[in-house]
Parts: sequence; structure tokens; C-alpha cells
Amino acid sequence: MSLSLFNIEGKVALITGATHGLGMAMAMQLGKAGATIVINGNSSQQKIDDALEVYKKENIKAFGYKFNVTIESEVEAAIASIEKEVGAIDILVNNAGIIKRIPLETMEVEAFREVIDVDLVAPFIVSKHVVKGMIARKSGKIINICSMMSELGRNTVGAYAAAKGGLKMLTKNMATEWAKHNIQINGIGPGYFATSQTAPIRVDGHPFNEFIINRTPAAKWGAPEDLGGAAIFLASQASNFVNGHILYVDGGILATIGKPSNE
Ligand code: GCO
Ligand code: CA
Repeated sequence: MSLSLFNIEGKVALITGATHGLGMAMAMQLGKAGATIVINGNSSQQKIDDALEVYKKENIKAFGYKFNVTIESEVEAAIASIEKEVGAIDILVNNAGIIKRIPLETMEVEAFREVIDVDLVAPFIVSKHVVKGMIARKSGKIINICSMMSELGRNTVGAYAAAKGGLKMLTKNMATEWAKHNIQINGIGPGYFATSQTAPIRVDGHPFNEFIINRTPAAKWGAPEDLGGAAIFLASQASNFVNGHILYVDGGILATIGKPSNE
């Protein structure tokens, strides 16, 4: 069997965030498959540099740019620099995201807006500026990192669920408008993964830890590397007629209503 359909050797992939967590895991897998990786971060240059060291240890060609994905002027300037200094962006992964676990009735409007801004508005802004080159070249792949919460609610994550549900629909609308340019826009919906984001609810003895394991048919938290196959598929020619699809990588959570804890 030939795996050439999945070949992404020499492609340039911009993965927003990707200094840690699921973004880094996906960027790592795309890099190991031969793509040149461009990561971004906003907190500090040091954090980006530390992450670049991790990629370089794995012999991955990696570049880092500091910019705020929610500020259009910064995004526009950064995309122009990347295309000039690294090359045309073949693959965009809108991964950068935040979560705030606060009950809706006590959540400050400002905090709600911040989540929507990073998790929903930013993928629009970054895509808007990357897609111009993709349209001109008549080829490209955009992968929006959605969530279980694109489909399901959960106590305290209202803003996050609203943003991720919106990102699912934004994915479908991007496909509606851009698929004709031979650009494939899809989403990946991770289930519950062992990352720093879920660390506070994953600790032993936390009721949520047991709940998730019981709720997941695969009976465990996902390992970040488990997203690699989905990312490579949606970044490669293997998905050339797949558009507007959300690929859930969730150990089967969305397939089932769950079961009582004694079963
Ligand atoms: C939570 C979790 C989730 C996950 C993930 C699920 O508090 O329920 O943090 O929101 O991070 O996005 O797919
Ligand atoms: Ca190229």
C-alpha cells in the first residue's frame, strides 16, 4: 500500500498556539511527517523559544512568531512575514484557544467576550488573512480545532461551548465559501485529553476524572498524540474531497449517552 496520499513533506503548516498541549502534539506529528512548522504565541518570546527547542530536538524544521491572534493588524503583519520568510502557508491549524470555567450567572461579560474573541473571532481573523494566498494558489488546508463542546454543554463552560459551537458552524461556512478554490476546510473535535488545560479537573479523586473515564467508551483520557492521524489526514491530499466536516477524536463519547457508574 502506498502512503503517498498522506504525504505532507515540505508543506508549510501554521499552527496557532502550539507552544504546549494539543497544538504542540499536532504540530509535532505534522512536523514528524515532514512539514515545516510555524507556531505562534502571545505571552512571551521565551515561551516560543522554549517550544522551538522541543521541536528542534525532534529534528523538526520549526519557526515561531509572536502575535496576538485576536488583533487583525498583528495577524496581517505576521502572516506577511511568515509567507516572506518561511514560505507560502499550505496548512493552517486554528488551534489557539482558552477556557474559563465559571457559572454563567456569575460570569463577567468581559470574561465571556474574551473567550469568544480568542476561540471564535481569532480563527476568522487568521483564516481571513491566510486564505488570500490559498485562493491565489488554488490550494490549501484549514483545520479548525473544535471540541466536544461544539456539540454538548457542560456546567461552567458556557462561553467556551458557545465559541466552539460557533467554530463548528464557521468551519461549515468557510467550506461553503472557499471549497471552490480547492481549499479544504474541516474541523477536529478532540474529546477529553490529558493536557495542561484539563489538569485541574483530571487530578485523582476529582469527581470529574472518574466521570470522564466512565463516560468515555474507550475508558480513558486521550493521549495528545492520538490527534496526529486526524491532523495528517486533514492536512494531506487524502482529504481532497472532504469539506466542512468535523472529525471527532473522542474515544466514542459522542456515540453514546453514557452509563451509570456501577456498570
Ligand atoms: C471541560 C474541558 C473541556 C475540554 C475539551 C472537550 O472543562 O469540560 O476542559 O472543555 O477541554 O475542549 O472537548
Ligand atoms: Ca512550499
